[in-house]
Amino acid sequence: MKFLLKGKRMEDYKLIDFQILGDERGSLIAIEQGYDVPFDIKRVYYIFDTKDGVNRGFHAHINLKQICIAVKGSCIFVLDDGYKREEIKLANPNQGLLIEGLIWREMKDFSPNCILVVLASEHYSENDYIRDYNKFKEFVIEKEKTEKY
Ligand code: T46
Repeated sequence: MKFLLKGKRMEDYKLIDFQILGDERGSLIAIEQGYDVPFDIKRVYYIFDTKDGVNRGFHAHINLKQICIAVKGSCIFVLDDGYKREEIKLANPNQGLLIEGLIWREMKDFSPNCILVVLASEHYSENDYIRDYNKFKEFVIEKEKTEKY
């Protein structure tokens, strides 16, 4: 597992390379909890058939950890730690975007064939979502205060 990118805080988000176990028949990737995924996987969901020009996300999570993989096609993640924004293009089935921290995310530029698979650390709960950007900034400031002490 190779970490390529860092957020403002080390643990916020990282791009992970998965090993391709290919042979003459084609390619295979195995993702194993504990080795490639640093959390217990409680939920898997996937986003597909995204309509042209549609942007998704526009929220942060309080506790949820996720790994997002474009197993087919591509899309762009906009990641915001409350201070700066970074765009990461997911376009390879052997790369996963691990998001662990308090990060506002938006997804855009989905290719028509994009299938985005997400491995998640928790069951679905609307209570874990921060869907208001100003509230997100308040959470960031609060988190920083508690991290200082
Ligand atoms: C995230 C990004 C990357 C469920 O009922 N169960 C689920 O597990 C999920 C993920 C969603 N839903 C419902 C809630 C909404 O009525 O499906 C609908 C679409 O969900 P949402 O608008 O939250 O989808 P996105 O694409 O904006 O965000 C999703 C995830 O929700 C989110 O956790 O980080 O993908």
